[in-house]
Amino acid sequence: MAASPHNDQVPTAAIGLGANLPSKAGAPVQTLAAAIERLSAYGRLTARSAFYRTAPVGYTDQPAFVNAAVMLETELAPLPLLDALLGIERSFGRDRAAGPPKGPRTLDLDLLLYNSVVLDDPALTLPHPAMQERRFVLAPLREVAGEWRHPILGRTIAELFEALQPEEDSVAKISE
Ligand code: PH2
Ligand code: MG
Ligand code: MG
Repeated sequence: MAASPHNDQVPTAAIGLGANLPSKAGAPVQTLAAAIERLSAYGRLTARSAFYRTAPVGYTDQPAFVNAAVMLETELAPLPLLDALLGIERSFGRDRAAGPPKGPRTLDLDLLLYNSVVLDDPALTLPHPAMQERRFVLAPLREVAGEWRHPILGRTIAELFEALQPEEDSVAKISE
């Protein structure tokens, strides 16, 4: 049987994007737009959220972030996909050795969900272990995957978002 370009079996990944330092592409909004373009080389982008300006979480003495989320249908398995994400981060100047953990970065691409895969590998934990605590992750993600059920918590992304206290981190939509 001939391979179909729109095969229902193609896995879907949810990817969170973040940036709060300028890169070769420009300001964080431009970096995220350019990174999304680069992601399209690895599969089919089926949805993209709005861009959000978000207060920094974890390490608060740094500029506000721009965050977004996309859905990517891809034939890449989780670990090769993670390698692709890290390669895109590096090409926009991400230097993991520089600066404090959770500190400022030119680009962060996080693999949040991959079908209903649960994985505990030294290189990659799926689902992303802290996603349910972060409004800057769930606000964009619920736009593109609101009905997607977290494979461990058993609740949808929309339900996880609604369970968070609004004051814990501030998120504001900046562009569609
Ligand atoms: N990423 C972090 C740490 N803190 N805060 C916001 N608002 N957005 C982020 O993407 C973010 C953060 C580490 O990955
Ligand atoms: Mg990351
Ligand atoms: Mg991150």
